Parts: sequence; structure tokens; C-alpha cells
Amino acid sequence: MKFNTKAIHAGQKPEETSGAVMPPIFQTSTYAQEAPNVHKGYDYARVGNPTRTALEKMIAGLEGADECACFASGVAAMDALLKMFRPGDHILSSNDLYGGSYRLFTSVFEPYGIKFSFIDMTDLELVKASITPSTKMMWIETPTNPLLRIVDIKALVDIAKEQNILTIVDNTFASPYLQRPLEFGADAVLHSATKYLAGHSDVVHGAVASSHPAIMENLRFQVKSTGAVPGPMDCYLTLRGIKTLAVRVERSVQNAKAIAEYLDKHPKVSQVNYPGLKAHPQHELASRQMDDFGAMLSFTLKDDSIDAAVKFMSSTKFFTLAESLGGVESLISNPASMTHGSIPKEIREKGGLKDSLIRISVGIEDVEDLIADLDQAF
Ligand code: P1T
Repeated sequence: MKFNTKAIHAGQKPEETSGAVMPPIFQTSTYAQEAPNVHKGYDYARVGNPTRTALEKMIAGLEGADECACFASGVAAMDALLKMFRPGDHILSSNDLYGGSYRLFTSVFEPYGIKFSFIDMTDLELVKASITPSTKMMWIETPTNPLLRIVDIKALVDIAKEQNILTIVDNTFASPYLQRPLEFGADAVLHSATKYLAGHSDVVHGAVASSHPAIMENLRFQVKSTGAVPGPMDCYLTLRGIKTLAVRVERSVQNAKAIAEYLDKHPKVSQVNYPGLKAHPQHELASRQMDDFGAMLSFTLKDDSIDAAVKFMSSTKFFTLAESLGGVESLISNPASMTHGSIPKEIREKGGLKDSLIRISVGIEDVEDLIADLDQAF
């Protein structure tokens, strides 16, 4: 089955009692049992729900995984995943990543004794040199949030496998339509399904897909034991969103390319971060690793002051000033003060994230209107 067909049919079949083509929203907390522990596969809704199962089968199908576990948010998915580690374990991560991931790692898990290193993962020699005997996982985010760097999944997987280290890829920025990390040998793939998968800025949702038995066993245990599970309505919304993933992403990418080129030529812009531009340092890698270049980009103005950036972001009409990404509507944001505000300024700057950086999530509006909007903001 090819991708577009999977996005409609993977793991889906008409509901048995009525033939409904979309899985119903099974709004129930518990299930009748014939005798203790004799039931139709579901005993209590924290552990499982048929609407959630339909969504999990769908995401597993899109990522080419045996299984998927869904969570109430992207960070809840990360939290569950990280609970397979123990004090003293070391995780290697990128120095450019979602601020909430950084906060979870440093403010929640470090106090419990898990250690993290934040390095430039585009530097393979540095990655090798940063591995310690305690390193248990490489946490790969690519494209990175918000600098749109591209990390070589296959190269890191090869290094990791030699040393028995697990690899997980946060695939939120690309979506499985553009990048399927398990095909490069990664052990697990994570999504803030809030973004491209759900696609309509109306639900907060997370997922991990994997064929690795120990990872999935831990996740199922966490689903049952710590219970950060999504409600059936949210699962339904995400599943409905996925049905149009391919057409939404295709249109957003088309718009993003035109906007990146427009910004790149603009006399008031100093730098555009978009992997689809030939001058992007990992353009070739992105061409190999991704099916297309995505619909996220970031840039800085020649007037590199925060005031100029804030004025610009507050002047757009179709780009709504807001956190998040991956919805049908275009959004604009200032990572340093918004999504990445929990990373200390000196660490942000060391990783290359300037306070004046402007990030754009390109939606599916008419690109002429989007460019005219940016034009009037300049
Ligand atoms: O927001 P939540 O569903 O919990 O997902 C967290 C998350 C995980 N991974 C990446 C790469 C992300 O970008 C996010 C959330 N990011 C934003 C809200 C944002 O605007 O960048």
C-alpha cells in the first residue's frame, strides 16, 4: 500500500455493528466483562479505547512501525518514553530542539538522575566523541525547531547501533508524509500529533511508533500505569486530520518554497533557514532524507533588533502570532520569547538561536495573499 492509500485505510475497517466508515467516538470509561478478565479486548479506558486503537494503527502504518502508543500531548509521549531510563543513564540530544523538550529533559528528568548532553548533531565526529559508556539513547530532532537544521538519521543510527544505543527521532516538523525515520533504522519515532498529523490546530496529542519490543513494552506499561492518555474525541480528531495529511502538507510545502524564495531575496532579510534553499548547509542531505523540504522556516531581519522582529510579527494579518505549527493556517512566532523561552539565553545563543529570530509555519492559504501579507509587514 502506498502512502496516500495508507493515510485513508491503514488499520481501518468499517465499524462492525453499523458499518460506519469512520470509527465512532467510543466515549466510555469502562467495558462490560462476561466474567472477570473475559472481555472483547478492552477492560478499562485508560489502558485502551477502540477510537484510540484505530488511530494507533493508522500512525503505525504511516511510519512503517509494528505498533504505536498515543498520549495526551507530545511532551506526555516523551515523558513516557524517557521513563524507560534509570539514574545514571545518559541521553545525547541536539543543541537545537523544541524548548519544551529541553525543559522536560533538564527540569524534570535531570533531577531524577538521567543525564543529557546537548550537542550539534550535524557534526558526526562530535556525536562520536560525546558518547559515554552510560549513553543509552540518541534523541534526534530533524528538521530542528526552530533553526531547521537537518540531522543525518542514517549516519547517527549507524554510529548508535555499533554501540548498542537506541535512536529516537522527533518527526514532528516533517510528518511521515515527508520523512519516515524507521526506514533509516531508527528505533522509534515520536510526534507532537498536535501539529501536522491532526493538522487543524484544534487538538493537543502525542504519539510514539516503534517496532522495538522493549520500547513498546515500556510505553504500554506507562499508558496503563501513568495514564497520560488522549480522550476518544481527540483521537477521532487526529484520525480525521490524518486523512488529509498528504494534500495539506503538499500545499503547505509548495507555499513554503515560494515564501522562502521571496524572503531570501528580500533586501530587509539577513538570513533564511529553509532546507529547500540550495544555500542551506544540509540541502543535499535533506534531499536524500526527506521526500520534500517541509513547510517550516525561520529568518532574521537585517535590523537585528528584537523591537524590529516584534513589530514585524505584530503587523501580519494572515500569519497569526501564536505558538504551535503544522495547522492549515499560517502562524508566526518568536521562538526565543515563546516556544523556547525555557532555554536559558546563553544556551540558546550558544546553539545559534538569536532573540530576534522569527519562525513561520506556512499554511494552505493562497500563497499570493501570504506573500502580500509579509510584504505589507515589511
Ligand atoms: O505541544 P505538544 O503536543 O506537547 O508537543 C511538544 C513538541 C514536541 N516536539 C516538537 C518538535 C515540538 O515542536 C513540540 C511542540 N512545539 C510547539 C508547541 C512549537 O510551537 O514549537
